[in-house]
Amino acid sequence: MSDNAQKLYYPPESLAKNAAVPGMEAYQALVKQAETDYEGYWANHARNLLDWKKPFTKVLDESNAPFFKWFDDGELNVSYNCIDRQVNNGLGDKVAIIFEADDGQVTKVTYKDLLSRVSKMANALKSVGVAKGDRVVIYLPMSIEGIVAMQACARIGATHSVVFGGFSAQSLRDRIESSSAAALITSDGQFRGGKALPLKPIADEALAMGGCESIKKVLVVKRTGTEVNMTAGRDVWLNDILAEQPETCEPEWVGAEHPLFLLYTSGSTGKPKGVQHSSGGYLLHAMLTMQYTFDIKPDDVFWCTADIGWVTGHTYIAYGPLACGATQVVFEGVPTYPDAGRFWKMIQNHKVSVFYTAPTAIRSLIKAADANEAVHPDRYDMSSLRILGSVGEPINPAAWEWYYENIGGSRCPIVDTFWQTETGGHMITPLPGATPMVPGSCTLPFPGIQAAVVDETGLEQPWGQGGILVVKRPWPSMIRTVWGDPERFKTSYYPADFQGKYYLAGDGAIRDIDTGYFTITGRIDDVLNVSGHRMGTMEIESALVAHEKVAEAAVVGRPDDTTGEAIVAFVVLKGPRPSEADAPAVIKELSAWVAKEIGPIAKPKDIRFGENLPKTRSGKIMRRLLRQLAKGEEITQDTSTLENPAILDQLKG
Ligand code: 6R9
Repeated sequence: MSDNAQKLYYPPESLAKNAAVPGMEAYQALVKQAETDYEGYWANHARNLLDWKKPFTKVLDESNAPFFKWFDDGELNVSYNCIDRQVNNGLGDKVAIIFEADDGQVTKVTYKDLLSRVSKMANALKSVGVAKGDRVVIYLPMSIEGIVAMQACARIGATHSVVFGGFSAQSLRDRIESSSAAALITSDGQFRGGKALPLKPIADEALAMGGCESIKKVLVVKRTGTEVNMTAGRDVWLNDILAEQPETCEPEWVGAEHPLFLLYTSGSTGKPKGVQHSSGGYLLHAMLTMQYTFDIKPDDVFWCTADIGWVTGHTYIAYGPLACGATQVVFEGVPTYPDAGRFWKMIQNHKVSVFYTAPTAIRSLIKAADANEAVHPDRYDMSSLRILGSVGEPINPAAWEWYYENIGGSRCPIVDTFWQTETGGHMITPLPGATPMVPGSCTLPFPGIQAAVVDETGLEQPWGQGGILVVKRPWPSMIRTVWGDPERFKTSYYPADFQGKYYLAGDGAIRDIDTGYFTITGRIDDVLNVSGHRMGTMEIESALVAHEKVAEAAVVGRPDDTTGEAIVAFVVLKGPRPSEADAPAVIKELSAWVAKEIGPIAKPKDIRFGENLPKTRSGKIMRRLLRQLAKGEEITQDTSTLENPAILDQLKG
């Protein structure tokens, strides 16, 4: 053991005994199985976990690498696997969804109800001309309808593309154009924190921008009751057409590789990428991770607090829990309304047993609990909890320990799940009945996932030495391509640096010298992680320079206690640098502009003005310097190559 060996937290024996993976020997046995017969390992799971209309005979097809195919000649339907088979197996009356609205109202949906709601929605989509292979953009709040809409697309073989309800008209327009979607499903508005916020008006604005001509129908859910414009011939109230639909809808059987969904995510360059996922391989990993990582059992009440606009809300709300026949909580609101005890109260009220949230939420709730004893978790009965999860960004050890002690009562393992939009499901994570945990480490690869840390040439690094995180073999739930841009898929994820052999995650990692545990050290590209949301610095820069007053902009991240990273923008205006008195108004204007161009999540926390940006004599922006300035660090490095060292003072902030 090295001197800095960390304290290990062990899974409680009672949990380990009955867990799907009951201990490290069981984990190692699975890893071994996958190593000795990689295809056999995945094929077995695929046969055991999924219901196939037509069984597959091929497992992995690598003939057109890196465009890998899994279970290609098999046929299935994802919605059938999530809903019909539960009903067929006697779970019709089991509660699938406990929906809690922003105002606290609770609605329960059984699997039988869900089947009829999804079938009606599927029929409604067909009635307005949506067919297998079409794309459908879903711009909805957290709602039963959101999940039903996703499932309905899957049922008829349409490919959904969910756009987070916090995104702007511009972002929505870009995603509609890129996917050339046939229909848009939205709502009049959404409730968040006691306020009714608009959605349909934003959708109208997006559709009016041009580039959205592919959209033939807009289906509108009534949620807030706010009055909205309805364009005749194009816009339809969903409630009206749902009422006319038959309650059954034969699932459309599709090939395993049929695209289940696109989800746009930020990269280091250009516009967001449409990550394309498959049907069979994706659902397999959604289910397997529900079983191994969350140890989901028939009596569990699962709650993932993500939004369906992100991948976590796809895999661990819309698909994984349903495919396992679980009962899950779905929450419309925000963790701080009516007060910061909301999550704990909901855990108590719904007897949640598996709780999955993001470090940024935990950190802000720690602050709130410290400030106000009335919302401290010790005021609530959370004895129903048995497993906790974390996702979206690294969890700092202090937040991990607070989560462990105050929420989990020092008895619930925390699964710190590392994964990405592109990976479809968990990649590196503790298993709750097996893996001894270390706060801040996502520990070991999920059985069957061959993760490694390499140098720039692809050479595996010794433990204790940091490097680049890669995955050495294709896995069933991986991204299939970037929608409409296969070349970008190749260069982003299978770069020539590794001879196209390894999947490049885009994160740095280091393995512990004693345990081999992985710790993610952060993105190695120009992607920021703000409150667990991925943002490309380029995207924010493009938004800023699109403003009429801005000549140039550079965006960097700086560590932030609550949001993980915060956005700092360095801006050069076309006119003179604003005086101290004028700056606040310009900052406000630019912030509002970014919110409008991308969405409020992309607003810079700090905007600073200079007459120029620090550049080398060849004109390159020195981002490393900007990162130091953003953090408020003294510039110690040699700035003699700078063309204009004086402007550093202006940008100090
Ligand atoms: C699921 C999701 C992916 C990026 C990823 C990494 C960061 C996610 C993490 C984590 C450390 C964890 N990330 N989980 N970093 N520990 N447990 O978040 O997908 O939105 O695509 O973000 O998030 O940097 O590359 P996505």
